[in-house]
Amino acid sequence: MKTALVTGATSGIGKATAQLLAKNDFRLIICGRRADRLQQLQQELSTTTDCISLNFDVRSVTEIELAIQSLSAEWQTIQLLINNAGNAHGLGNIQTGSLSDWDAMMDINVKGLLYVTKNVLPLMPKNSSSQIINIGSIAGREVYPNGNVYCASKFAVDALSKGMRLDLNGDGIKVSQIAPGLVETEFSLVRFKGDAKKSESVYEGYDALQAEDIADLAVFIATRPAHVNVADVLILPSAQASSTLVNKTT
Ligand code: NDP
Ligand code: 8X3
Repeated sequence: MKTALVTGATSGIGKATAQLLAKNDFRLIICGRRADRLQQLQQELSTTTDCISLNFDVRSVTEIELAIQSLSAEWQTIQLLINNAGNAHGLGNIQTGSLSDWDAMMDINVKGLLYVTKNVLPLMPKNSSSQIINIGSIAGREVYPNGNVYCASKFAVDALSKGMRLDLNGDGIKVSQIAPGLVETEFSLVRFKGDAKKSESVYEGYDALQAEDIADLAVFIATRPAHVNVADVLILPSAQASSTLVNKTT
């Protein structure tokens, strides 16, 4: 049975992906900062598969190192890494952007992904269809007004996915990127700092993607035969044509 480590498993895409992987014969290492949610999900998934949780902030190299070092021998082989943890913090122009929001996005979405990858890679068997799936975004394909730093962080994920695919080619480790459009999760609640009204309005007037739609795709990618790498997928709600064009009925 393969072991998957999923970051950002306490909510949204990461949680739905962990839930679906559990039903598809993966053992799970679920990660996040909110310990109560991790514990709850671990309990739920343990009814289906072996599951442990690691509680760390992806911004902290020390926390990641300690968490990975804490794995018992039976958990020290990881075939699938899903780099999902991330968020947007704020939506505003570059003239008035907040330094702490910028730091959060670059530190979590870019450096966090790198730190986790660096620590997990030594545990990934070479030449045996191990795989890394990075969650990018349509924001990493097209910049939209006021998206500036979030878009930059996701353009970085796009570049890193391509770079990792080149560098890990000789090790036989597959690298894929999923780049979703609008997915109804806690994403906008975080972006708008808890403003539920603003957050809900992002998903009104059309059928947004759900976390389970991305989980479906992630599990499809993770369960292809060894010789197949679904390298890069842009996935959008049917109503969305670009970062800025969504066919809303209301
Ligand atoms: P959610 O806010 O629902 O989930 C974000 C997850 O990331 C949570 O589990 C959170 O866990 C984790 N996370 C955030 N910051 C940290 C941190 N510093 N350390 C560790 N974990 C962290 O949003 P989504 O599920 O939508 O987002 C998941 C990924 O999908 C992100 O990379 C996002 O950029 C990307 N994405 C989302 C889209 C959308 O429209 N929703 C579209 C395209 C891409 P905790 O707070 O417990 O640490
Ligand atoms: C999340 C999608 O369009 O809000 O990455 O940036 S978007």
